[in-house]
Amino acid sequence: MNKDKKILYSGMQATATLQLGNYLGALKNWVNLCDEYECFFGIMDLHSLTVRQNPTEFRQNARKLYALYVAAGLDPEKNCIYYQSHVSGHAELGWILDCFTYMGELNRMTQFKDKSAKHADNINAGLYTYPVLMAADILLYQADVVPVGADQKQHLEITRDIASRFNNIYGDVFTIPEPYIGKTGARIMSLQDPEKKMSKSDENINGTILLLDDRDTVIRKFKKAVTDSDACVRYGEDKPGISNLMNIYSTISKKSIEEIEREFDGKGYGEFKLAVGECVADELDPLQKRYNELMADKTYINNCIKENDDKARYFATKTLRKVQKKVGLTELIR
Ligand code: ATP
Ligand code: LTN
Repeated sequence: MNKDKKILYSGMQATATLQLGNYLGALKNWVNLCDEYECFFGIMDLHSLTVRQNPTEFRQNARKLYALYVAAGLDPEKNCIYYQSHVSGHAELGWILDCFTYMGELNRMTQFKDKSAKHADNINAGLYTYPVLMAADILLYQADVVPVGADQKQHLEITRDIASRFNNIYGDVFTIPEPYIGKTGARIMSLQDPEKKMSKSDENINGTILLLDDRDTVIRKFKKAVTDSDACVRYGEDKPGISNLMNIYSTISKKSIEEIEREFDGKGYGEFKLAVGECVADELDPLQKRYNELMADKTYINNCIKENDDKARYFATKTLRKVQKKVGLTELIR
């Protein structure tokens, strides 16, 4: 542990294979921030239980997510990449923080409203207290910064509120975390409905680019992307489809929006869509190769999981013991 470095914490639910929005809004930023921070990345499997899971597929998805993190460029020998469910402190701190969170605050969470509309037959208490478990994840590691996509901003705000409330009563126990939301890529929209965020659970598969889609599929989906009839590659609120494609292209190629407008001045949408598709496919190609290698080498990932679980447990327990003492729970007698 490098004491001079600030702490970064983030994670994703272990539900299904990742989509381009997860990558550009979160994962790619994590990779870029790794050298600057001491990093913890969780496979958020407890959060995934808020939606009913098939146990066998769920276990495989968690493993695939671990391999995708590593394939995308997170080094498990330098960063602590671990399973949330392997560190019991998350659930324990989650319970304590539940007692410091108001129902009024949780009622305002837009993700809860969206997810309960989507899963109307299973509006469980876990879905409701989801943001408190997320606060526990972040606060356990005393994180300074939490890189996420724009849709998670509200969850970061409630985390900060819970932490400040606790600190006001018990002194400086928790670091108050800052969200890190990238300038581009923070909100990638569906290729079929640019008013809606790209999501892995979208029914229309043509709207979502999966990180494991092959080159032809990626290019085909971009060719089919919904645009407008103006035929001019220009960024603007009146052109959500083209603006979304420009945003994707800009995030990967690092070209500014103005440069892209110049590059495609006088050229048609067909040429532009093909360029975006190729640029995304080129970006995903090395990631997919590495992913396949990692999935074939069970021992390497198993060793990484074991070591990093231990490391995460060590840091989490330190904060948890402090919190237990502060609230007056009786210490263990040894
Ligand atoms: P679901 O389909 O279940 O809602 P999701 O695909 O939206 O899932 P999450 O697991 O909720 O993905 O999010 C993981 C991370 O990816 C979060 O940091 C989130 O902000 C980011 N993210 C998800 N979708 C997008 C998107 N379309 N654009 C930018 N960032 C995104
Ligand atoms: N809710 C997050 C996943 C998540 C998370 C976290 C992200 C759970 N705990 C802690 C950052 C920090 C999502 O991406 N849907």
